[in-house]
Amino acid sequence: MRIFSGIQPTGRKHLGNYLGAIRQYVDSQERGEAILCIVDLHATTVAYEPAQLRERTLDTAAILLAAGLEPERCILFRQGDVAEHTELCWLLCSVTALGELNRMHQFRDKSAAQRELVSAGLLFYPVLQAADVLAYRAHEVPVGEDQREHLELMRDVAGRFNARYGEGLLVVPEHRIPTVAARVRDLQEPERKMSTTGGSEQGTLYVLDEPDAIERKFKRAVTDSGTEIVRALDKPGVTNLIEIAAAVRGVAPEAVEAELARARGYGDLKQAVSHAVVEGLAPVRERYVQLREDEAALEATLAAGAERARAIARETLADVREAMGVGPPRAR
Ligand code: AQP
Repeated sequence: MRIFSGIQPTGRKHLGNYLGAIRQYVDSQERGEAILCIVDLHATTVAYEPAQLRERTLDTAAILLAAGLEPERCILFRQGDVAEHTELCWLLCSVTALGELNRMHQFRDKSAAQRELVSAGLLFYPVLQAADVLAYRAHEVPVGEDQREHLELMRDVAGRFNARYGEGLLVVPEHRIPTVAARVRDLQEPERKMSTTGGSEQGTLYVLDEPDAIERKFKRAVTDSGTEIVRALDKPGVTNLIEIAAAVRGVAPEAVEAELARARGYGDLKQAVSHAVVEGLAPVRERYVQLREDEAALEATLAAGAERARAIARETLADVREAMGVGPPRAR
């Protein structure tokens, strides 16, 4: 099975990215042929600082490696190094409905937040995302819950492409969304997801936060009325903390609830989740510091990954161009 996913090199990676996506990437190395991409081109769809983009890309590469990606067991590369992604994006536009792009929640939320320019890139974000995955004919895409809508669009685009240009040309991928912590919530506003662009410093827990910052953020986390430590629809704050503790430790949320059944209140829950997260992230932070220092090694890893990725994507693009009648006929 081939597994593909991408992550933006925007900002600092947070606990939502880690539990919803990065940990799944690491597991995918056990389950199949894992291809992971740092999507720098996607990061240019909103206002950004060009001088920071390469830095952020290396930060993200170092976090992924620190979390457990091994270049010998996966393909890790930078999107902008493999031009096939942008070419396929354009070709997929022929079977993408403008109305569908307009309806995407991410586009609606992010376009409303742009102060100067709502770029066409923001609208076409899901088409480039579809191209990322379809270029590798991946079977599965590990993502957090917030990407479900884009994955549905991608499946529609792939199905429409095959119906128009030839059955079996592209693989229609399945999403893989974790059962626990698929949508980690902001610690200060648990009604919304933890997010790179939308949240506050206090509400966002970063993978590289020091233990005292982690403890402080959990101590101040917003909880709900009542005292019972159980997951419930009217307890988004408590539910979030239980799910985080369970996901970080790799146990069921029911186990966390059972352990805390005799707790004195939410203070005990906050202490338990804080302890679990400090323990869980410490090895990642330590490895990150070592890996991030060696920029040449990080660049070399990404370049080697891009070469392997290109070899796969090139084949797909040759089939797609042939089927679409683009360019000269394929040499036999
Ligand atoms: N809160 C979350 N809970 C679970 N999974 C999450 N993901 C993002 N937020 C949560 C998953 O992380 C992966 C990478 O997302 P990205 O490439 O969009 O990176 P980002 O821009 O840093 O993530 P954000 O926080 O989602 O940015 P905003 O909110 O600014 O758009 C994806 O698989 C995503 O599902």
